Amino acid sequence: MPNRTPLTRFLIEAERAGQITPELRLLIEVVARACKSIANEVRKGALGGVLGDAGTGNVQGEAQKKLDVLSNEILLEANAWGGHLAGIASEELDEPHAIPDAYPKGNFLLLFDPLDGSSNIDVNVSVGTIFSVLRCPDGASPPTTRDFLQPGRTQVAAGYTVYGPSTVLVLTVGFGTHCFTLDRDTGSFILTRRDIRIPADTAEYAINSSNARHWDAPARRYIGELEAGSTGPRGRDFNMRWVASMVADVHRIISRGGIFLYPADAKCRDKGGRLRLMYEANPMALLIEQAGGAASTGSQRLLEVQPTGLHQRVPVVLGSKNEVAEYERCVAEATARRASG
Ligand code: AFP
Repeated sequence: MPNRTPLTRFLIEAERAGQITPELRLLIEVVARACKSIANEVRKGALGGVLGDAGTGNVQGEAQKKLDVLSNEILLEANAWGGHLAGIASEELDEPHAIPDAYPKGNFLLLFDPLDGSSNIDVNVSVGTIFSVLRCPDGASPPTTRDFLQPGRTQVAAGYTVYGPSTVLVLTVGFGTHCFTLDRDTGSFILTRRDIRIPADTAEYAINSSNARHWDAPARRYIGELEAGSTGPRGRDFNMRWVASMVADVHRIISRGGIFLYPADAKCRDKGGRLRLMYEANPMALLIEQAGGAASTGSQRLLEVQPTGLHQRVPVVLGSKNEVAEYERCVAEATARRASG
């Protein structure tokens, strides 16, 4: 058997190195186990009676898919009794979820999008779970919404599981970004890439181009230059990918580089953007930065954004650091032009 490092061993070694506490190790293992359960449900597809709408809506005003609701329930149940959490926040819940009185409380806050990309479920395109871990402020029992509103740089762990041709968990505890592939024969996540490094340059970008007419000047300029390719100022050709599952698009970037953009535009500006800060942008930003990439709102490092609401949305540009810098340059020059009148 080749040298295979299961997630459990990786986490025990991280604990021995002083990178995580036993409580955080337990938390990550519980979340990983819940993701395996979600993967099993996703894989059933039409045969599992889990496709289609649940007939309910969430705080985002979006119709919930049956798998949205089921994934949320799996994560809530798995994390209720372990004693490692003080509270939970979910894309699918208006307010923070308190750990039931019957169970001991821990020192961490867990936030998640239980099933990201759910509009892709019924057409068999990759979806995923995104999670973020924060420390619970001392004495916050039960934690209130305000206790969750910490900038992304304070995360102690972040990760996602993408349910694709293979089930892959990508994790950081602040010491690099690492990739684990589910071995269905043993039920273990096996380390398949340690210390991932995202190339600083890329020829691949991801954006929903159907929104082009709503974009602000910086996005129009930046994307226009990529579309012009070798005939334009960039002097080389680019390729475009858009899965419309952030987890799938980010995993491609984690795997081979690229830039992902969901800028605020005329369509979503009043909401602050399209993607949620606390349980989409922040965990992805930490994973990307830990892999040597960059993550920005276009004018600010994403991990520095001070949250004002549990479900607030934010503009997101992340991936290969030299391309993120190019986009930020377009924003800065547009800002300077406006300032100079
Ligand atoms: P759903 O979970 O509603 O499918 O939204 C997915 C998502 O939050 C993110 O995963 C995608 O990158 C983005 O929305 C896709 O947005 P568009 O549907 O506007 O392309």
